[in-house]
Amino acid sequence: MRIGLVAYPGLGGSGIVATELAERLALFGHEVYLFATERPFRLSKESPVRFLEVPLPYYPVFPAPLYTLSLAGTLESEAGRLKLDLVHTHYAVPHAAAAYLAFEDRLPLVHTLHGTDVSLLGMDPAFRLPTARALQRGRTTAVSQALALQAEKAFGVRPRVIYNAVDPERFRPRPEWKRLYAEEGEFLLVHASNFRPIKRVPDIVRAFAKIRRKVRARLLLLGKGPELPEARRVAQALEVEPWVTFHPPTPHPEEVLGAADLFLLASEEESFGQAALEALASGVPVVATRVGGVPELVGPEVGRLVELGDLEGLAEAALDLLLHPRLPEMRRRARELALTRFHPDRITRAYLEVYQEALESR
Ligand code: GMT
Repeated sequence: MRIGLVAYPGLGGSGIVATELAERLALFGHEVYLFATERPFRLSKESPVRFLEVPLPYYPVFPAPLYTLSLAGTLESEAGRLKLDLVHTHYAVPHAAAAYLAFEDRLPLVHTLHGTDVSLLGMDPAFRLPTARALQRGRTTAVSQALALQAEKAFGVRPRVIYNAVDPERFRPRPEWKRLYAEEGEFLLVHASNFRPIKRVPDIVRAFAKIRRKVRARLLLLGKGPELPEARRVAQALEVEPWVTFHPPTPHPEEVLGAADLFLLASEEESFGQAALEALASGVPVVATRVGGVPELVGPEVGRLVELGDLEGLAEAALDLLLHPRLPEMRRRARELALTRFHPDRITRAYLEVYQEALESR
């Protein structure tokens, strides 16, 4: 098949999911094109996937660059030139509407919903109706049951649930690397995100201060974003700054995750939690807030769930796991989960089934 994927190129999980799916589809022998405004963060130089830039032309007459229109125009002209069989968009706003504008019913369209495209932007009256119309005319998938339910209410569609995948070759335990990030005898706790307010990174620092009162530990915060200064301020105020490492975003988060003892996630909303899955694949148990699709991923055999904002509970759960005699068993189960339920081959086949249905229904 000749497949065009559309994604946001930045540090967000939806762009990562789209990039990794594109690479796996190419590995399966398909011809894959990735449309984005810049080269996606995780798309390697050697990748067989071809990156196609969506330009953002600026004309002073417009109040802002017209991304939606530019994407629609680029998709339409490139799909003809490349003879694409199908277009698959990731993150519905505005990608679903742009693809619909480009093709209406002339090409099979598949749309994957990721999170705030439903819960936040999907609720905005400015976006909801055109997005719903586009989604209803194509095939829709969602990255968790929780998100699929939300999408049904917001857009009147019944998405098929296809969980995100993780590459177990890349994300694997790397305990020997721990000495790069922590002192001898310290537990290494890791959080990775785009530091948006929704991720509640300062809460992680607050919970860490409680953990640090009981055991020798270090917190590594991987990523960057608007809440970085606040997280730093809280670390200073709680006098744990010497044990908090701020690590800039890296195209190789596997090197850090594989070295961790525990992964922390305190988000107020999370349709899936890609970083938590990457931690599990790395053999790292997860303590996370019980929100959105996280419980579909983090069961009691691989971690603990706590209520949103319960920092005492977060700290207690983390201590419980770190000091638990079954920790090695949990690490093994976490890895096993990633190797089975979330293996990229399995997930890619699920998408291929949806593609096939979309092609056959024409
Ligand atoms: O909706 C967002 O916050 C952005 C989006 C992204 O592009 O990173 O994140 C969502 O998609 C990820 C990949 O499917 C999921 O792992 C995240 O849980 C989800 N974020 C939210 O639901 C807040």
